[in-house]
Amino acid sequence: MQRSVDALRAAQRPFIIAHIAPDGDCLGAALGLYWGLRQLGKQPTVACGDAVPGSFAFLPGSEVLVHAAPPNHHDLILAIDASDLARLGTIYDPAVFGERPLVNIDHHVTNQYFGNVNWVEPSAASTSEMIYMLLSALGVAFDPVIATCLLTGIVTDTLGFRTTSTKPELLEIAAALMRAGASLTSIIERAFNTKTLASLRLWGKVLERLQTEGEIIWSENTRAMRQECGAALGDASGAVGFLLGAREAHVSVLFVERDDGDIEVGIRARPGHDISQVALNLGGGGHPQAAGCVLKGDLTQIKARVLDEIRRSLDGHEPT
Ligand SMILES: [Mn+2]
Repeated sequence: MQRSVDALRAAQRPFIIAHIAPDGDCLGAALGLYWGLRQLGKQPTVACGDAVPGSFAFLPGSEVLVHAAPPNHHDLILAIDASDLARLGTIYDPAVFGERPLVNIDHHVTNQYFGNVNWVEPSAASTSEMIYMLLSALGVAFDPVIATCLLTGIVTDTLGFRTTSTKPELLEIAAALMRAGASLTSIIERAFNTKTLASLRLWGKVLERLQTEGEIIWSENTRAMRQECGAALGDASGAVGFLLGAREAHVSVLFVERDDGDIEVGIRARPGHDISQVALNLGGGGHPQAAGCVLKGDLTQIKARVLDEIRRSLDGHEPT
């Protein structure tokens, strides 16, 4: 963290990158950092390879996010909440990146340490709480805008303070952010309680197709299913965690056929299991209880391969 603080102190025009398929944590952390650095008189830019989902359009600064690789005048690049360079999507430009220091700030246990500075905290529940510590060290005063960004990241990555990563220290940071002016009620309303009807119909289809085998439960979200209900790709996000709510399930999987045909695989596991290695073996990454990967090819074959990998991981698992 100290090396990240030093790099930011020295930088004047930092370029901050949130990962592709952006979630509340990478957006909240990147935008919170953006506003904090502006307060310090710097001229940051914040970028993401994909569009901001409608559910996070309320985040202050989501409208200033750019979607292109960094131009030459930036003196520092920061990758936020990304476990590898592929997570930066089209923003990653080897020609530009090779020329500038890269700071990698993340909490995924599968992080590839691709930066010149790598601050990786697998015990952190969110990257947003790491940005809270970083901005505190830089002497930033937390205002309602910064606090809203960071608390959104914490609330979404902990699914509303429900994950095993939710520790007393995290609740203390959340309390400080509420005192600084963030509204927990409104963040929860906007992040969790504002689904579209098309999204609910898609959830219905996902639940209808669920399958189980032993302690594994899985379902899918295909292009055809989305077309039938007029839903968008991300409209069933959260469904993989919901599947794990089945009493019989220890591991859940959702196979999402993206609009470009690639298959996004989301995996969740109950505490006591660790599926981060499964995701890593499949070319992805994540946390012990929440991980994923993106695979190319036929959905049926991908299902067989992923389920096989999970079976093997469960076979080798000693219950804790
Ligand atoms: Mn995160």
